[in-house]
Amino acid sequence: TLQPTPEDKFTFGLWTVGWPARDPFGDATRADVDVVESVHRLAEMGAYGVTFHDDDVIPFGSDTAKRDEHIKRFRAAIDETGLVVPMVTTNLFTHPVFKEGGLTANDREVRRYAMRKVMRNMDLAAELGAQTYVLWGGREGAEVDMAKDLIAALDRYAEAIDTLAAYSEARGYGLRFALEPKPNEPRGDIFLPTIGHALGFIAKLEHSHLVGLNPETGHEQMANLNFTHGIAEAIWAGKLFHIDLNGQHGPKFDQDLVFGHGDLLQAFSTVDLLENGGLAGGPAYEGPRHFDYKPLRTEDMDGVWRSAAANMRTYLLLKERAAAFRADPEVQEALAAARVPELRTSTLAEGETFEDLLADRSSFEDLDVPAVAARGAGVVRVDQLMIEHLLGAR
Ligand code: 3MF
Ligand code: MG
Ligand code: MG
Ligand code: MG
Repeated sequence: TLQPTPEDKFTFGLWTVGWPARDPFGDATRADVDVVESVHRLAEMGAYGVTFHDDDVIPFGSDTAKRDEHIKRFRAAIDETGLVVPMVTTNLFTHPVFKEGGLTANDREVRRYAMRKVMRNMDLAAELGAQTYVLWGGREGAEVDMAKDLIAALDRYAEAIDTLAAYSEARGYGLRFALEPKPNEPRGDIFLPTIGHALGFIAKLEHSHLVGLNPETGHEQMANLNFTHGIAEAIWAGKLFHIDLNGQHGPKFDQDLVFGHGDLLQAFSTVDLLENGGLAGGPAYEGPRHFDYKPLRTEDMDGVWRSAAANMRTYLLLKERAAAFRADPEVQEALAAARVPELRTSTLAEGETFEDLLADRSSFEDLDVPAVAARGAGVVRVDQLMIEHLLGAR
């Protein structure tokens, strides 16, 4: 069915539907949206949960009494609707204090303040039952290479994340941290620009077991990378802790389109990997299907809610198409002919050593290399079957 239900685990950042569509060249085209209304609307549409930056729910600079009031209103909306809050994050990018960085700012006072802002919101995240804490370092970067000690910046980044992980453990919050790579925007260059860079960084952390990734479709595609390949490596490394789904048309500014409204073929392979890419043929990822998109600046509020629904419906359509693709006997035959299932057979047989491989003349000395080279790989047939299923032609 194409009607979303909480079992589909669709979640939305409150900053998505709440975006008033101010951009670097133009004023807001819509009014601010009350988070209480967003929670109710999303619940009516069949979403499972919402996520937020501290400042999405509690305007920056609110005093303690005001802060408590904002949290109380939000909590009431969550309780009324039954939505969950599986992930929370911090805004370390909007306020001018973060203009030169947050956790990696040159100015140590800014770094200490940024840490405190994250810790304060981790307390709230734990109270609301979140399991994942996302860190997108939008201002962690530089425009001028020599105005930043690039190696020290990575030391400070690691110090910050290890300290936050230690804090979560000491308080018994049990949070897992998900770093969100992005190559640029708003900084000219952002640290940990891609999934691969972030995986290399995580391996060096003291608390690396608590730290994984929150990859975003458009962020990898801004770097001209294949998002499906990227999340496959994150899954392989056991590090796909969360995901930001959206759409992007290749390397340009961060478009944050509705999921599937950018590179549709890649969205198809993304959904197929998430839903059918596990070793047993089931899902390769069980967490929330989180949308981080921006309703087009051209839209009024009707268009905003339509775009929210479009993310979920497009995902479900692709899931349905992927299931039909996998179930089609001709696809199965084409995949077998292309030897796709053969890749799950280990290259050495069980117990076989490199000595045995060296002794196996059929693998080298007696192999008819020209004959093997002459075999077609059968890939185009798979490609066309993908297209036909995607277009609903089969
Ligand atoms: C920016 C983003 C961010 C992050 C968010 C944490 C505002 O390009 O993608 O959204 O996703 O800060 O999840
Ligand atoms: Mg984006
Ligand atoms: Mg983004
Ligand atoms: Mg994002």
